[in-house]
Amino acid sequence: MKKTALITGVTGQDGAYLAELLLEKGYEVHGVKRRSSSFNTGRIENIYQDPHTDNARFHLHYGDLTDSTNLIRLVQQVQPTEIYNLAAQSHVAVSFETPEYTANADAIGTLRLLEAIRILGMEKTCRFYQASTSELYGLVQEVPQRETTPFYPRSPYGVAKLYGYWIVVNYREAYGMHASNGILFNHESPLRGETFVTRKITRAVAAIKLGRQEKLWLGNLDAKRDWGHAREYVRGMWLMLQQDEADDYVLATGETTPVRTFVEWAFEDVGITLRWEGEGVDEKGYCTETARCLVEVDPRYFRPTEVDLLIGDPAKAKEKLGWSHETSVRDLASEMVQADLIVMENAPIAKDA
Ligand code: NDP
Ligand code: GDR
Repeated sequence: MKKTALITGVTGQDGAYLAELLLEKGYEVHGVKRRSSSFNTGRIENIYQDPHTDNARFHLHYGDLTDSTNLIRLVQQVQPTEIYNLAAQSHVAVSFETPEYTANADAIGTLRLLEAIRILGMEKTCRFYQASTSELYGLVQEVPQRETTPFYPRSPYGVAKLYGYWIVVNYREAYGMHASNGILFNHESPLRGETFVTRKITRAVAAIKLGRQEKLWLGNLDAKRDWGHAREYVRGMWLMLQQDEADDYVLATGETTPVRTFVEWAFEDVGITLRWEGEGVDEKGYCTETARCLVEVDPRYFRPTEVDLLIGDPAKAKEKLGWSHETSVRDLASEMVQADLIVMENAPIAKDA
């Protein structure tokens, strides 16, 4: 049977990797992109197909998770066999600034898509993947965190995603839909959004190395995250929808790393050793041997409530899906630094542009 996927959030990090994977697998892929005043399709340029060519299998549609009529029309038009709901206001810190919008897009947006499937009578023909998150765990209740760990979200984003998680479980139980939650721990890549901490670090390190930036301002350096590679995590999403029964799965590496260590590694990759204490270093500045202070803490990046520690247990995904991560967080950091050095070397310097 022909497989047709509809991906919301196709212009994001995960959407780009997932679209590429599904095209490789022979799917017809439809992506939902938002209207923007400038191009927002940079991450999918490599897989773009001219709609005028015969046999194009990758199609883009305008849409928004806050617009029910748009979503119903798209689902009706595309008749997907699989929907991957990756679209979201995905930045935790920003969700404190825009809590209502975050709830609208991330919580009610999920409901809108599920209702579109139900209104169109596609409960038995269309499988559904929900981008749930380790942010559901929030305040530490148990480590490592697994599918049975109680949730205690710590941000408007986490709370909105909590609604998304449970409405998916409810539609699965109430209407027999094949709807699954992937509870994904942080996953990064050279395509990661520039304001998430790993990419912010690797971009700054590349810019500092090339003499284009003085220093890097960060928030909480003591938070610990379980970081994996996004390319591997989208394969896990696909595997969830290939199972006979829908279910919820944690995808994680099982290792955790402080933000501070990721910073050290990134600088190490361009030959700079940072030191966090000693002569010339105060409680705010983190300097090199020559006391050139390259990293400084700015409390503006602290969150009103923080998630201190995330470490996931991917045992269920390994046993039931045969999924496990491959790239270590150390290698991930290096890959991102190398990619940003190339991007930075080729980018015009603002004052020359
Ligand atoms: P990104 O922020 O890179 O991508 C989010 C995507 O959603 C973008 O395509 C964005 O469009 C789109 N989008 C945002 N708001 C809307 C809206 N109202 N209507 C339609 N589209 C919208 O996120 P990731 O790729 O990193 O994450 C994918 C999903 O997985 C998200 O739901 C995120 O919350 C979740 N998640 C991510 C994890 C991670 O570590 N990356 C971990 C766990 C869950 P545009 O490009 O125009 O901004
Ligand atoms: P997170 O990712 O909140 O875990 O959400 P992010 O990279 O934003 O933060 C990770 C940790 O780093 C600390 N931090 C900073 N974060 C940012 N963005 N900028 C800084 O300057 C900075 N300094 C320190 C944060 O306080 C935090 O502890 C990501 C998103 O992809 C979500 O969509 C997803 O659900 C979760 O991962 C799992």
